[in-house]
Amino acid sequence: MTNRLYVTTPIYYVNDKPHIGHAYCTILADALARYTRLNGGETYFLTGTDEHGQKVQQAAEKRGVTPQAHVDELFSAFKDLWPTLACAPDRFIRTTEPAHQNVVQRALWQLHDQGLIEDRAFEGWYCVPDERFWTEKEIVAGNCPDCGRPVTRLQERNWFFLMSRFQDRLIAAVQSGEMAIVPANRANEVLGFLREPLQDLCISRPKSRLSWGIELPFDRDFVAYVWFDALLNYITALAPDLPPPTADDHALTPHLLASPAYQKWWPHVTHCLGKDILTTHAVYWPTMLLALGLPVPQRLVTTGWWLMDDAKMSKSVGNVVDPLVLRDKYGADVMRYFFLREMAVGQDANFSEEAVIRRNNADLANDLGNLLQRVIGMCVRSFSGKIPAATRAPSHVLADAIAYMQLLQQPQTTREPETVTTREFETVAVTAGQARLNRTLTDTMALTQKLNGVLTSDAPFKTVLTDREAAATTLFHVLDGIVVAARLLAPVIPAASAEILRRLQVRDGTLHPGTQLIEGPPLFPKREFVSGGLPVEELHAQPGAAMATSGRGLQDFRTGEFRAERDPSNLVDIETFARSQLRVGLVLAAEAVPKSKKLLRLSIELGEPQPRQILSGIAETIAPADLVGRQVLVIANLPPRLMMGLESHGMLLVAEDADGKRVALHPARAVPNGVLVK
Ligand code: ME8
Repeated sequence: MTNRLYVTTPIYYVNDKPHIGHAYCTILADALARYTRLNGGETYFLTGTDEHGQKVQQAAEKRGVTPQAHVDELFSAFKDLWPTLACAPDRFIRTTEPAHQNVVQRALWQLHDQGLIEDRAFEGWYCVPDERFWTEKEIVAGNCPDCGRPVTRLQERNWFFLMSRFQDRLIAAVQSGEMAIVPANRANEVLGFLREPLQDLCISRPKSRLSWGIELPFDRDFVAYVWFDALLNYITALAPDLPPPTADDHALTPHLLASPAYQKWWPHVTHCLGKDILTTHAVYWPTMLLALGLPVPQRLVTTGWWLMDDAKMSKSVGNVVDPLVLRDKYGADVMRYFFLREMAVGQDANFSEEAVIRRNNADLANDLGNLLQRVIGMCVRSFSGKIPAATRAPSHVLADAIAYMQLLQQPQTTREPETVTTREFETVAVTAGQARLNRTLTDTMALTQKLNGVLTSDAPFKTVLTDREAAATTLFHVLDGIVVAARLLAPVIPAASAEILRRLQVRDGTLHPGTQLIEGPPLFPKREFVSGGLPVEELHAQPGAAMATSGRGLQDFRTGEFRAERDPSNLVDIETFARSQLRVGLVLAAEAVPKSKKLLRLSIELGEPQPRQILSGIAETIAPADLVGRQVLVIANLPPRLMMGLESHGMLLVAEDADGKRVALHPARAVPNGVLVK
């Protein structure tokens, strides 16, 4: 099979500056492209800006400039950001480009010719900020069901795309996987949506209400609906020389099918998008393509949201984090690693600077950076700074690490050798190919943890005194393992990876014994926690021997990760622990919090005069019915906290299963409500 990837991001509205939600999606797409190239594939990466529509018109009005002046000024805030985050799109598209206008006008004209667009008088509830109509049934107490703001009654003539005709064809495409939607629960969400009859789609806006858009070629009183316009960007990029439509030549499809770029890339398209724009991508877009006689997209990768204190980070709430600030403070590599390691694609994740620092210190500074420092340091002390040669059979622990390193690099899922475990192992090529990059990174970092374990158990800094060849063998293979890790991490931390390969003087992809190693400062300096009284993390401050002898804590037998609870700086004395009051309580009631996908509101009997209200971010994985009537564990002496306007008086204790899904904890048999857990 051809290993090609045409990867796209949503095109971002230029109504404001970029935030980390945008940065995340672009970094994800960039990393997917880089992993494909790492595995020998070819890629084309598209991003850009969505410059028409009401939001942009309103943003321009607010600034007192024309929409054109506004977009010309603001699009570069996006375009110029990406290279500084090590994102390398092949094409940056703007929907105000003439090439794109040609595509949109041709698509409209063709569908009109085919009788798939017709005009109708229409009346409905309209949400101005969201630019969309809602039905009577959909609105909630006079408000938009999506953003909660008031809707207005509007009557107008408009052009409709006969989307409903493609419902069955679309269901078949989703069910058969012709259009894959990942993760799978999002495919189910789309199929659920398609259980109701599909409506036709209003694809025009009268110029009297909105003039900033692409004119309908067959009715000058209208511009195209911004989503109809925006979605077509994904094929504009593949039809570079399309002439403007004329009376004699105004269809899109024949030109597109004849375009070499379209032929080459379209069958391999992956759209990355946030879950808030799933319907537009999984329903509007494929039906538009089907109507044009074109194949549906191959794959939609739907991401979750970055949350701050369990609320979506968004411009309207004003809790956004500026990607530039983050980049300036931590650098592009740390930011990319954090985003891709911390968020399981499809699920929400909480953003905090503490979490960035924790990842930086534990994974990058410690497991990777410190490993490199230690091993180069040992070579400097004992082998004149040269790469030693491996002449001996590896120790058992080293052999295990070597087997793991070979496994990681296999092109396909493969059975693990007995030395590791006996389950099927998904290699980097497989997990990255499936866009499960947090898994790719966990598996790759497990290699660095194994290599640290090898240094601890083989102790070459000691054996070098009695058996130089044994020490040389260990050091060579650990260096070789670092090369593998650097290569496999290159799509995520390109700068650090290149620096590692430079320091190890890798040529033609391999190490050359006898070559002089290059020393340098730590690749990822450790960071101090910003606030909240968290201690400065000095887990393994001493490179070399101190770390090897102090032990790195417990190794998690499932993941191979070292856990830090044995580390002296992480110990908690019993008095401090006893101040956290963990209690058993009975769940009397549980219900979803309106407008929140994550939160459940629980009423818990804790042996107090009144039941407690506790909010918990478990709604996506635990059903209310699974909790009501059962005893659970809670922390009972946390200060009250406001979430979605509701007070939470404690926290439910949960564990996470192998997929990161939350699981409640229950006592093995009933105990009185309110008893302390000790
Ligand atoms: O929707 N966490 O543009 P946009 C993660 N122009 N992702 C987030 C996020 C968050 N907190 N907030 C926003 C548009 N995003 C359209 C797209 S495509 C043909 C047209 C993501 O600038 C959001 O989910 O509002 C979406 O995928 C992307 O940023 C673009 O947002």
